Amino acid sequence: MKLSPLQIARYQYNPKLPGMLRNGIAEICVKNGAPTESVADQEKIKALFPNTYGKNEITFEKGENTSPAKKQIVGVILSGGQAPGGHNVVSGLYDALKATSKENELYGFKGGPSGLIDDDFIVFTDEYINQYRNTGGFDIIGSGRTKLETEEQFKIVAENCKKHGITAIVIIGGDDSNTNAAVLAEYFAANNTGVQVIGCPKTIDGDLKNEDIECSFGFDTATKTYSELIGNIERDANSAKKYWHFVKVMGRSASHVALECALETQPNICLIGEEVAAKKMSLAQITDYIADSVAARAAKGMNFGLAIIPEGIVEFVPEFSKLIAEINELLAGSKADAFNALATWEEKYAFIKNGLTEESFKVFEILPAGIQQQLFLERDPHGNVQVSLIESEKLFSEMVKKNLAARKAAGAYKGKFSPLHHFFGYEGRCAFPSNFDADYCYSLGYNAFMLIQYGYNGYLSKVSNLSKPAEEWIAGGMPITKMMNIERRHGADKPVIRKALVELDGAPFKFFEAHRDEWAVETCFTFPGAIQYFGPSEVCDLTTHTLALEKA
Ligand code: FBP
Repeated sequence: MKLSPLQIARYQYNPKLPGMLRNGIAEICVKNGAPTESVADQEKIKALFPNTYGKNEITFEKGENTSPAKKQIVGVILSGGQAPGGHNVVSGLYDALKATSKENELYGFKGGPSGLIDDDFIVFTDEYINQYRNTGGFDIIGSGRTKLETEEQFKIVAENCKKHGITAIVIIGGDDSNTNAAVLAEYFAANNTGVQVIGCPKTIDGDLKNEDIECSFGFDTATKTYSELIGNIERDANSAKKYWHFVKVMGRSASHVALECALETQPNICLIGEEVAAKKMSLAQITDYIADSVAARAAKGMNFGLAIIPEGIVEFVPEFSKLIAEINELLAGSKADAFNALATWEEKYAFIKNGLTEESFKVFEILPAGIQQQLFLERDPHGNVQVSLIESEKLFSEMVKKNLAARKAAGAYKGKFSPLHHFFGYEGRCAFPSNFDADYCYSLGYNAFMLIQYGYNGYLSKVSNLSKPAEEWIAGGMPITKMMNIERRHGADKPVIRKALVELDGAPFKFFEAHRDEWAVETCFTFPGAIQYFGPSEVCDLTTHTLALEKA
């Protein structure tokens, strides 16, 4: 592999650990905190997790390391979508494990959770790990989306662990993967396997956070990468003064990514799914809202602008989710074959009109033709519409175009509207981690090993106080069950980690809300530029606006 100069330079970067973990392995001791309760449904969660529920939160501090001497063979997996910093979690884990004893070993199970079932692994060496330090991506061992959730899978994993003498597994994943980590930990405890499970909070979406977990890793780098690109486009728009850019950004459900990018770049428009749902906004209302900004700017001679659209937006529009549910029903099972057998789009259109309620057909009717057809083309393996593939940036720009044409006909708008479309998602998931993510991830991995060494099971590696310099970060752990509640999933009550959506009374949204009217009409763009890896701390170690506002 040919190495870029930046990659060579990043190998030399020494990630910063929290102050309390900097004194060497021999001087890390545990400070016990209070016993925990789950965020809701305490009795039910307690009954489901009799062996791992209610344990104490802990923090590490400087003091004599009293953990028992024991050879550790640890397995690690990366689960779900890529997020910058994953390689540093693995290298932090490896370094703490080897610093404790050269005899310890780290197994990397390949391709995500399925690697644990298929027993497909590599044993890490210094040479192998060193190629991945401070780099983006998950290619060190790969990732996957297989869910580890059945008793049968757990049994196979337990057998594989026994075969290799594995003492602990570290699961690096999002809310679903960490939910499964808690269930696996409980299974291991109930069956006296002696294997521990530790989770690490990952996802660029930023929706795995709560009063304990201040942010998931990868959010910082991904949003900085998108914001750099958005800022560049804003500057281009402000130079050429002829295009309106519609930028969709990743974030499957929550709009944290869109909101953070808006705080960093001050675009004219940013839709927030959670607000759309709370206000029960219709497609027509959202379109009107964007068209108002286009028209107001045109009246000032500015026929250009930028709108950020979160990936998950359409599911938050009540009338659109109803339409999707009806389409899923309309094409369920063999009904899809009858639909696909129809020769022309006209025939298909008549079939759709017949099958939808009048209310949903009205919504369907106003959609641009391309989106209408997309709704019937893209199906997931269960036959459902793949909402994340809907080109919502095009949906809204085309609806705005129609809306402006009507305004023009009524003499209420005289501008020119030339939209361009972008989708930023994969561009940010494997970027070189920012210094923040490089430090945070290394600390999460290092800390995960300390939790293993002290015998904890069913805990999440927790590093907090993140808006302060790394020296002041606090390392510790908390039982995953603390973050759980019962939710209805696929027709059954399930214990899950609650997904964190954008809070409309939270400081990041409030800040955005207080400024967006001005941003909609004036040109207030800010240009964050590229992530800086070397240079002054005030430029290189910046956290996200979201974190800064939440902790202010
Ligand atoms: P995770 O929740 O697993 O971290 O993944 C998040 C995400 O990046 C979403 O933003 C996006 O919708 C999705 O993954 C894309 O998934 P895939 O990689 O399977 O295309």
